[in-house]
Amino acid sequence: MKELNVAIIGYKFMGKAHSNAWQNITNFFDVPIKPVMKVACGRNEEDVQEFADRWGWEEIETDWKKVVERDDIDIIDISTPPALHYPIAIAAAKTGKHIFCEKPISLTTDEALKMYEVAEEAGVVHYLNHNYRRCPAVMLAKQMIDEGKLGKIYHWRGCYLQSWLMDPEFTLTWHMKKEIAGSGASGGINSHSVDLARFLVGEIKSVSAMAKTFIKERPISEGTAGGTFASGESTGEMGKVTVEDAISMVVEFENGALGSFEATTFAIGRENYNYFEIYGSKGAVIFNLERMNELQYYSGEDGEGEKGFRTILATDSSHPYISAWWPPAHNIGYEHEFHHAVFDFLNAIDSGEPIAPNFYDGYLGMKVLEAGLNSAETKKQIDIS
Ligand code: SOE
Repeated sequence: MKELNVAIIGYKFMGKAHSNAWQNITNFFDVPIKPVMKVACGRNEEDVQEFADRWGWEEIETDWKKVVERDDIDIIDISTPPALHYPIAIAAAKTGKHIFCEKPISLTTDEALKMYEVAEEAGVVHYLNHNYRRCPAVMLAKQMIDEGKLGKIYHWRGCYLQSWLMDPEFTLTWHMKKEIAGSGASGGINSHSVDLARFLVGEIKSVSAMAKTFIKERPISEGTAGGTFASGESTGEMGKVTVEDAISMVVEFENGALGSFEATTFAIGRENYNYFEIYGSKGAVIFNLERMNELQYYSGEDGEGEKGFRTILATDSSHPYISAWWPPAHNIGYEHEFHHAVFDFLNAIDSGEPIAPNFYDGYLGMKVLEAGLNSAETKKQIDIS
């Protein structure tokens, strides 16, 4: 079987989720290309060596520029905070490497467009890992909408609610620094909701939004300590939060549907509540990531007296990806979405066909996210050309 060498840059939460997929994909999926876990790259040599040993990366590197220059590397997996996505992706594309990039795509819309242009010019496969598209229940919703089961879509109601930043003692990690994260709840989690809305309902043409930073100063932590959902050790100094903790948006889609989005890390009781409802002329679907194997479906065509939301367990072999895993109702988890993305990514490289979402999707998503932040700042509705 053809083999391609992978190098991963970044080794925290996403580095772990991606490594698990690279390592196990051939155990569950018949892939046209076997990924070889060649290099793991990160700034802290001791930590990245421990990561490489645990996950089976053959070598380590502490300078990402050296990794993207190697001619024995075929795929670059970008699992760093957003500020490094642009420089790494541009360098990787220019050296002809396929790119598997974490969301949000970049710090700005301009960076996202440039990443798309350079990757296209280089003829490499570029994938933006909005992993939730590849929940089988979400793919089922897409299939039902495309088959017309919901009819004309009138409403998207989505929210992504977390609560991990509610503690004022949670230190000022990179997620709250605009120069590293680009934005807060907008890029961190609303980017997922916008990607799902674009995937399931269509393009967005105007945005009105309000944003809020509830805690404006936090304890500064040592160096790179702390991470997603993990506070660092306070140095006793305080630092300014330069991104939003929450954003709410109202949008109009190009197809005339209306949409509402709420994204916050201050929703007590919600840990990773990525949720949406879609209402059409003939039916509706509801998805809740915290019950990720299920899709609720209402059909207006059910018999009189028999109408109601039913729960579909999207774990039959007829549902996308499931046949690679277990028999019906044995359920799959958060980590399996990454296997689905790696499977489709390797097939895209083999077939030469694009994979969605790619960097152009990232550019279109960034336009919506930037419009939201712009609207929140100017208190005006922003039309997206
Ligand atoms: C933090 O909000 C986070 O880890 C996001 O960065 C991920 O994209 C999301 O899937 C889970 O929460």
